[in-house]
Amino acid sequence: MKVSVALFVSAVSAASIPSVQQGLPLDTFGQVHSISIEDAIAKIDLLGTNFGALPISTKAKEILQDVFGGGANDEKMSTASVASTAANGDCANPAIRYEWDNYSASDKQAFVDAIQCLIKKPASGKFAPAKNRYEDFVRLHQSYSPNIHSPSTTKQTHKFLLWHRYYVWAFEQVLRDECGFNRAMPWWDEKKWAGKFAQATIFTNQYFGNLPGPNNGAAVCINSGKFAGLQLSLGPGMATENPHCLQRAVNEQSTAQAGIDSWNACMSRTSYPDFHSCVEFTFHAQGHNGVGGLMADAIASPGDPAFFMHHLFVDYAFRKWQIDDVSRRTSISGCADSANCSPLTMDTMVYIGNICGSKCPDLKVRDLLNTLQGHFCYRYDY
Ligand SMILES: [Cu+2]
Repeated sequence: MKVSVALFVSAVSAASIPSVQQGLPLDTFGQVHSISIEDAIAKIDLLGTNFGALPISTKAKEILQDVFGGGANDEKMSTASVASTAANGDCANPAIRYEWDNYSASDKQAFVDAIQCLIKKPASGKFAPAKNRYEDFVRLHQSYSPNIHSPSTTKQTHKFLLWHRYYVWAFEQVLRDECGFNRAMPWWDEKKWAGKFAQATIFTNQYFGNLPGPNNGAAVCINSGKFAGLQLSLGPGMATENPHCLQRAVNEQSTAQAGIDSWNACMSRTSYPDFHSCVEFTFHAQGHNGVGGLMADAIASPGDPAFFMHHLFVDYAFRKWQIDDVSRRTSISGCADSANCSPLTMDTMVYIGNICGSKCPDLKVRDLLNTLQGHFCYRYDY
């Protein structure tokens, strides 16, 4: 006797957002706080240190010779060196985040497919009024925004790098656990596209869609790529229940500021708060402003999936800087909050709203500082 098996598919689907085909005026999005690298070098005295006066740091591999011995770069370690690295307390089998152009075609496809899958999943309900699981992340960022970004160069919180490190990691876990993404995320080497983001290999029909310039002072709805026609309900700013399209407005003058000069200026900074300020206000800000539209919005920018590529670059920069000196992975300083500058310590809590369930407890700085120890086990391909 044959038994017919009925497959019951859950009828739950993501709440729909009314379709909007018009981009919003550019000034709707505000500006991510930023200073140009020229300003930084010429006159901005972030935390009392002039960018231009700083010595250039010793190259990572030279220092690694002392830290790990034998000149081994821990970002490129061979299988043979894993055991000795593990003896340092590092995890033995880290996930490797490859640069986009070194990531295979099937990895790229799996990555954008998994993001698409999140967009189609219902919201968890814990981040109301998010309309889908992807918007849960937008809502988390939106509601935590005041505590995780510096309002100005004189009022800073140095949680920005740590919080966003945890945030993109949490995104990766949710892609894995809820959308079957069984690999590590890529990262995006933004500095090689400075001044020409619109030509970058992430902004294509197959992947993140194109990067148009503004049209009559407004951003432009994205109708190409995996996220063509994407509609969002959160943002700009703190707005909710505000249907709008995924929109961009490239500004290559801004993207030109996200290049090697900013990179070198930041990498030459020796204290965590100085490095942090440099990153937040130079290439981090200019990458946001450069993509434009939703990405230029400091609060709701995760609505553009390109946000994650940008912040993977920021985390790569943080990790790269940390390789230069072991103390950068074992100590912290700066301000925990921008209002009173209570000190940021190894025991300061970093809150993530349980976005990936039991994998996302609120954690202390000490658990988030090293990508190969504590809560994490990942590294970059170089
Ligand atoms: Cu942010």
